[in-house]
Amino acid sequence: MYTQSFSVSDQDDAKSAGQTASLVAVPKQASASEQALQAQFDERIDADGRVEPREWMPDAYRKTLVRQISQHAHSEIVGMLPEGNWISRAPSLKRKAILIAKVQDEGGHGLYLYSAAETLGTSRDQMLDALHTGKAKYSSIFNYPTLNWADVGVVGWLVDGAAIMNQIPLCRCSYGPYARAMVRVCKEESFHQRQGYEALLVMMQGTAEQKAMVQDAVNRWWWKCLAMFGPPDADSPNSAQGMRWGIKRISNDDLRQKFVDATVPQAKVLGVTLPDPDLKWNEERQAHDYGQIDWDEFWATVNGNGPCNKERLGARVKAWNDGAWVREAALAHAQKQQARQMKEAA
Ligand code: FAQ
Repeated sequence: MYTQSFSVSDQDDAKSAGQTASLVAVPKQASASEQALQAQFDERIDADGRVEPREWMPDAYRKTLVRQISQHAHSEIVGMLPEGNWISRAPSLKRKAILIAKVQDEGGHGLYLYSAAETLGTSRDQMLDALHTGKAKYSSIFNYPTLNWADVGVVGWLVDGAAIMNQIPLCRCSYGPYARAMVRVCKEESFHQRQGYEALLVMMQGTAEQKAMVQDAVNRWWWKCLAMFGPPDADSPNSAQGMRWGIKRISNDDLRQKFVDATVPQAKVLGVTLPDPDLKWNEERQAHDYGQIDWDEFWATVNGNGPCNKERLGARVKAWNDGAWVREAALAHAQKQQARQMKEAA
């Protein structure tokens, strides 16, 4: 009841909704063989097939995937920071063990995703350089502080809940390595969401002070989680093409709506109020209406001016610099081993 389902109905699929998979036009000067490859690719996408690393793909498709997958990978490893802060302050051994496992999972998600992006010909060093120099984006949500233990529960419930909602459709992404990585990621995110919700359920059976902490954390995170799904469809420059290519399957607004509809009953069971006076069931739409998201704040955060942007980027750059000797030692060891193997083989 309190997690997002692991299946997506075909009705939500852009293609089943009647859109065609027609793609960016092939440049006029393309050779006959390029046009044939493009036609083959289009046919594969139209038939809802998978594209694999060594197969031909248009440059724009490759570029879009590198952009989205690397941003996703960056979000996972930056996302380790707000919760990682709480490992040493978890209220019990059980909560500490769960939190360590969760934060470690997020690091693993980063690894699968960097590996998936590398199959497109961009190196991990290039992607990390883009993150460290502020050229690459990562999810806006990780630029907000986790002020107390209730925030850790709310990040699990709402942030991971929003992440699963967005990521389940990506299990059917047209690019094979991304889709396969997402299957495992979603299973782990489901555990993350449940552990957060369960931690909050326990707090909500506690003292008045604990209950107030949960409500305060929900008040601070709710709107940021709604913004996480990205700009409204009308202002989303990448959505239409991403959906025609079968990379994105459900639009930003539709995912946001699904998240609201799934979360309202969960909030009721928990006993918290979602901080939106306009939130109400719309019988006609069979969905909840909700209030205005502050998009100015969202863009300010995406563009580097959120409350924790500098701290988050600083922590990643420091971890990279502090780890230089480990990378150098691992490389030297691998080179030594390779030289020994070659000597033995000679
Ligand atoms: N934050 O045209 P669209 C997690 C950018 S993982 C920052 O709609 P698109 C797990 C967007 O990149 C969370 N920037 O773009 C976890 C684009 O800029 P660009 C991450 C955002 O790609 C939990 C511009 O706005 N998940 O939470 C955001 O079609 C707990 C225009 O937007 C993923 O990355 C944002 N929220 O749709 C970890 C999932 N939204 O690139 C640790 C995969 C939009 O043109 C702890 N990604 N922008 O310069 C996606 O599904 C898509 O990329 C969207 C954006 C939906 C994020």
